[in-house]
This record gives sequence, structure tokens and C-alpha cells, in this order.
Amino acid sequence: MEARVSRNEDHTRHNPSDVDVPIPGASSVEAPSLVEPIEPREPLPPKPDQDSPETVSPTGVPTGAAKTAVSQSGRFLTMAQGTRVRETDHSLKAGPRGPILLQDHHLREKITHFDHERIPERVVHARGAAAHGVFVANGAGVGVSKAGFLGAGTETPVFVRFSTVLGSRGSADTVRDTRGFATKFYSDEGTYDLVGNNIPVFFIQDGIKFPDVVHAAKPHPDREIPQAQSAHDTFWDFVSLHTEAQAHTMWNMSDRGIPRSFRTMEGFGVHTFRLVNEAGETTLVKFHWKPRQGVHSLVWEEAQIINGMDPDFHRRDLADTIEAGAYPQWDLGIQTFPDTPEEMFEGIDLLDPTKFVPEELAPVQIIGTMTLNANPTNYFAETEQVAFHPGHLVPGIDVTNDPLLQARLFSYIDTQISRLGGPNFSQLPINRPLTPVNDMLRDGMHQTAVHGGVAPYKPNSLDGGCPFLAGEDMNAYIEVPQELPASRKVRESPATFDDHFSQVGMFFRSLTQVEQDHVIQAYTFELGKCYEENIRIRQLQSLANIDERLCAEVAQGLGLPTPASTVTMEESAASPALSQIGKTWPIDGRIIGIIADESSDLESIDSVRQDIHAAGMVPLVIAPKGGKLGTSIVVQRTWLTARSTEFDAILVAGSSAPGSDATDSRDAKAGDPTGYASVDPRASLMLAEAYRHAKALGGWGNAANALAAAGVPSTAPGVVVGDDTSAVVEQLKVLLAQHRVWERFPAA
Ligand code: HDE
Repeated sequence: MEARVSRNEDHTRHNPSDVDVPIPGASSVEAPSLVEPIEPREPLPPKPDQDSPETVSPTGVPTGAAKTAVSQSGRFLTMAQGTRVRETDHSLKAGPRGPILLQDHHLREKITHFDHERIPERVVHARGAAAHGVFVANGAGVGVSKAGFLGAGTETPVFVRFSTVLGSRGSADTVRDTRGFATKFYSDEGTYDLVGNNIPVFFIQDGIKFPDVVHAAKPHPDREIPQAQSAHDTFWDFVSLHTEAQAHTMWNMSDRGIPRSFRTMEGFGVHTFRLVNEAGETTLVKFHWKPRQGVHSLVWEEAQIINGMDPDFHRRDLADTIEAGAYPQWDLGIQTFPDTPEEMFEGIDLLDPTKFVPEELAPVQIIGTMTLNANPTNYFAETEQVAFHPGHLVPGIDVTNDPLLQARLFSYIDTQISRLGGPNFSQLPINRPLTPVNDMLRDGMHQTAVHGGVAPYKPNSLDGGCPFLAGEDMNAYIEVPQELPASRKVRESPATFDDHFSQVGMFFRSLTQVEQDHVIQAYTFELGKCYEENIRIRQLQSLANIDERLCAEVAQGLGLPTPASTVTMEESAASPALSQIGKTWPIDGRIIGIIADESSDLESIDSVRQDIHAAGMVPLVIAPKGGKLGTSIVVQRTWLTARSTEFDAILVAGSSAPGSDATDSRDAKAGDPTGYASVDPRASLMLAEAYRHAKALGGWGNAANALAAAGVPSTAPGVVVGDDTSAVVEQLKVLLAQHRVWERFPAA
């Protein structure tokens, strides 16, 4: 078939077949067309990775709704009632120069629907990205919980939404913030939501303070700035006055506050939950997600640059890797604690959500693995409309009296009603359970079920008494009949919630020197952004109560005196598991930039690319302009589109001209093309930045000249230059397994 173009530019007025003529010389329609297609064609089959879980209607009938996604490809345009449309670019008017007629239903329907396209964004966690996947249990959780989806080998479809907390929907991804990590398990026994974060502690111990901390952290109410930042007066005003927030704030100031990607974050259920097994025995647990990709973070300057260069950095990373088939995986683990009346473990109150239990005291036991293997088909329908709720539980999983969790149980249903426009949000395709639903909830805004019967009440005789209640033997959800201590009504916390500092200090001291330095820099930056000196002074007092060196160094950076501690701290043993440094991780999916130009040794580039590919990494060629180098090397980034922050490592391709030696711009000006890669300020900036951010660097041939021109000594740690390109890639692999060249930090 030949590609066709319309002779008449306004082709929509006519039957296309009347006016089309073949484009001379145009060949197959398989190639992307440069002109607007004008003939209907059959819809493209969905890509395998776009299949979302099969769904059932609220009355239990399989609908396949999510599978039959409505798409514009290959269909005639219709109005909302299905009537075909002949013309969509011109309103119905009284003559070509006349006013628009009120009877133009298509116009009014189109504009009215558009006017209502947005729904309120989430009050927190507004910016998110999500993916479908599957959770496969290994059976290790069976003795602890009777939840069916934990049975060995059971596969359960999941949908996961990652988010930042503070920013609006359009804010940047790599801000310093907590990340949401919310998972919907579409289990056979009903949907279970594990609505967690990438930080295992929270700002507040009691949910009644959630509006306070969020109001303090959100942009100032007068000017609505700053967006998606904690570095401002109201946040630090609250945190410094409200010392229980110090724990979460410390995690935010650590590298955990700026993850490298969603794929390299841990996740935590935060609260302690109560699991119950078949025998009715209960265990207190904390949930952990462990990324198989490793736990990596950005460095602060890198995060700031990315916010400008690519505000969608995390969202893009997640979608790209899934599309490329490099499916990210997390192991789900639990820390288990005996369910005693005190609900304490090693002196830690398990109901206090500002505390975590070090892994050295309670190892994380892996109970299954989650693989994210499909991107959403439609952002709004799935990522935006998904409605999580910590109260979406299945038999075998119950809540505790953690006062933060208890408040969340009220909050989430309420927020969905306002955000999704009514009480029937569970009927949206992404929120439908896979198990049959037979509730007696009726009517309401956006009701999509056509319920039969006349007796949506119990007891009834008119609908045959249906539906019936399930007993425990029929897998009913039964709350654990937990004994409650005789007590009196109070508005207070237990005394075991009182220590706001010692575990925070322990966290800081468990980090390596490099990580501690990052924490110090983060506090100094954030407090330095506050206008009110009193806030800085007050926060320094909390830091003095957390750790002496931390306080002294931040105080020095702020030019303020160092206060003395006002508390006697309990010294607890450090928890090395808190550090992200010192381990090695898989290198799959890491991105290697290769700086090259026309003079580069193209054969070597090709073999380096193959070696990088073979190691499961992604090579991207960066050159002065787009197109190709030679006939085969496609340029993927240019000086204009590339920035060091996109790459985990950068190599400089040596020149094909033997003995070429280009160290400054004079070579290029003198017409020596071999000098170009080394002297262009944008290429130099990339190398200098990557060096400063402790990334692996290297190259072959005369690469050392380009590195030297950027101020990178080829003898520095993590810089690999040599003529044997395979050896260069081998060394790169070793460096990348550690994520960064950590020893470079103090020097850099
Ligand atoms: Fe949330 N939280 N939260 N939260 N939260 C919401 O629900 C709330 C808390 C978390 O990707 C909202 O649907 C209260 C802790 C995540 O859709 C809202 C309290 C943790 C997400 C809400 C908390 C979380 C939310 C906003 C204190 C970690 C995003 C939109 C009592 C364990 C879920 C929505 C998604 C979202 C309320 C505390 C995690 C307003 C009142 C602790 C990951 O209902």
C-alpha cells in the first residue's frame, strides 16, 4: 500500500478517497507517516505490556473492562452517544463569518467535557508514577499470616504507585522529600493495599497532627512558594517546635530523601501490623520492600540540576526500564515481633510510628517478590484514579492501635470521595477487585453497576435472603479479638513515645562519613534557606540533642553558636544496615554516556557499546550534533540535550587519529577536529560534573586529554583510561556495582 496525502489541505470536508493522490516515490506504510493518516484502520492490538488485570463488575461479572481500552486509532470519531462526526475543526455558525449557533451540540459537548477534565489533585502525594506487576509469594509468610496471597507460589497481580509528598501534580521528581510506595494486591480474597513510604518512620505520632505538618510543609499560603520543598520557614518552624518530627526529618536530610530512582528505593509499611495465622496465633510485623536493583540515591547538586533538565526523571526512568523489559523487582519482607500486651520490642514501642526497629535486632524475612512488568495504558484512568486505603485488608492481616494508623483508617475513604467525585470509586477499573463483589452499597454519584434484585438489605426474604454471611471457615474477614487494657478516656500518648532524639542520633551515627557529610550539608542548606534566625537557632537545639558533631558543623555552616545538649541520651548500638554504602549491587540498566565526535574511533565505540550491552547496561552516544557518526553510530544525545546527570558513568571515545593530542580550544580553532570533544565547554562540564558527583569516568586513546581539559586527573579513583577498551568496560562494571566512587567525595 502506498502512503497518501490529501490534495486539499482541509481534507476533513471531503470523502478522503475523492482527493487522495499517491506521494511520488513513497513506499511502505510500515514506516512512520509524515502526513496525517486519513483512512480508518483497524485498531492496533494492545502491546503485551499494556494488559491490565482482568476485572469484574461490582456485581461479580467479569467485564474485561481494562482490557478493552477505548483508543482513537482506526475508529471513526463519534460524539459521546456514538453518533459519527463529519467535522470537528469548525463550529456550526450562521455563515462563515457569523456567530456560533447554540445548537452545536458537538461543540458544547467537546468544550464542556474539556472544562471538567481535571479532578482535584491529591492533597498530599499529588505527583506520582505507577506500574502494573505481579507478586509471587515464596511461602515463608504462611506460618505468620493466613492471607491466601502469601501461599507458596501464589501469583497476585499488583498495581504500584510511587509519589513525592509535597509537590503539586506538575512538580519535579527529584526534590528532597519522602516518596510514597503504595501497592494494591488484587488477591483472590479481596484487594489488599499496603500504603507505605520509602522512609520507615513518620513525622507525627498521632494522626490528629497530620494537617499541621502538611500545612507547615506545603508552600506558604500567601505567595504559594516554595513548590515541593521543605527548605522554608514554615516547615522548619513546625519541625523545630515539634520534636517528634526530628526522626523523619533526619531521614529526609539523609540521602534517602533524594533517591536515584523509584527502582532503587526501599519501601516500608511504617506502622506495625498484626498478622494472624490459620491457628489464630498473632504476630506483630513491620513490612519492608527491598529493591533487587540496590538502594541508591542522587547527590544534592545532581538532584537540583535534574529538576531543571528533566523534571520527569523518576517517572521516565520507571516507564523506560519497564518498556525495555528490564523489569524492576522488590522482595517483600517482614520483621516479626511477639504479640505481647506491652507491644514493645527491645525497648522500642511498636505503636510509635516515629521509631523503627533496626534490622540487626529483628532481621527482615523475605516472603515474596514483586516484579513490575507493565506500564499503565492511560495515566489518568489508572495512576490518577487509583484509590488506596490502609483499611483495604484481607483475612490474615489486621491493624494495630498505632494512633497514626488509626487516623489513616478514617482519612483515605473520605479523600477518595472528594477526589473521585463520590462513593463509587471502587467501581473504576483500576480499583475493581478481582474477586467477585456482592456488597449492598447502592446508588450514589457515578454508579456504573446495574444492580438487580429488590432487597439490598439484610435480613431479607424477598431476594431469597441473599447475600449470605460467610463464616470463618468460608474465609470471612474477622478482626483479631484483641484484649484492650482497662483505661480511661484521655488525650495523651504513652510515656514510651517521649524520647524524640536517641534513635535519631543512632541513625546519624550508623551512616558512613560520606553520608553523614551529606546530612550535614542538607541541614545547612535547608536551614540556610529559612529567613527567620530564631527558627535556625531552635532547630540547632534539636540537633544538639541528636548529635554533637552534626550540630557543631551545621552551626558553623550557618555562622551561629553551637548550643549544648539539653537531654541525656540513651546510646544505642549503631545499625550498619541503615547505610546505603559499602555493598555491591547489580549493574543492569545503568546508563553509560559515550562522548564522541566525527574524529572518534568508531570501531572502538561499536565494540564498547557491545560490551556495555552484554553487561546489561545501556550505552548512549553523545556527540556535537544529531544524526550519525560515520554510517552506523547513531547519536542519541547532543551537547544541547545531554547533561551528566542522566548517566551513571561517562566514557570519552578516543580519536581515530593516532597520536592526536588535543587539550585546549586552540586545536579546534586551528581546524584539528580531534580536539573538539575535549574542549567544548558543554562536554567539559559533563565530565567535571560527573567527577564531582563521584561517578565512574574513563575512556580510551586520547581520552585522558579530554578528561584533563575538564580538570579530571586520570589517576583519580574511579577514572579508567586505557587502550584496551574491554578492560576499560570491565573496570567500569566493578565501579558501578558500588554505585559511586565514594572515596572521591572528601577530595571532591
Ligand atoms: Fe497518607 N494520605 N496520610 N500517609 N499517603 C494520602 O490519600 C493521611 C501517612 C501515603 O499513591 C491521601 O488518596 C493522613 C503515612 C501514600 O495514591 C490522604 C495521615 C503514610 C499516599 C492521606 C497519613 C502515608 C498517601 C491523599 C495521618 C506512610 C499516596 C490522597 C493520619 C505509611 C497513595 C489519597 C497514592 C495519600 C492522608 C499518613 C502514605 C489525604 C490523614 C504514615 C503512599 O487520604
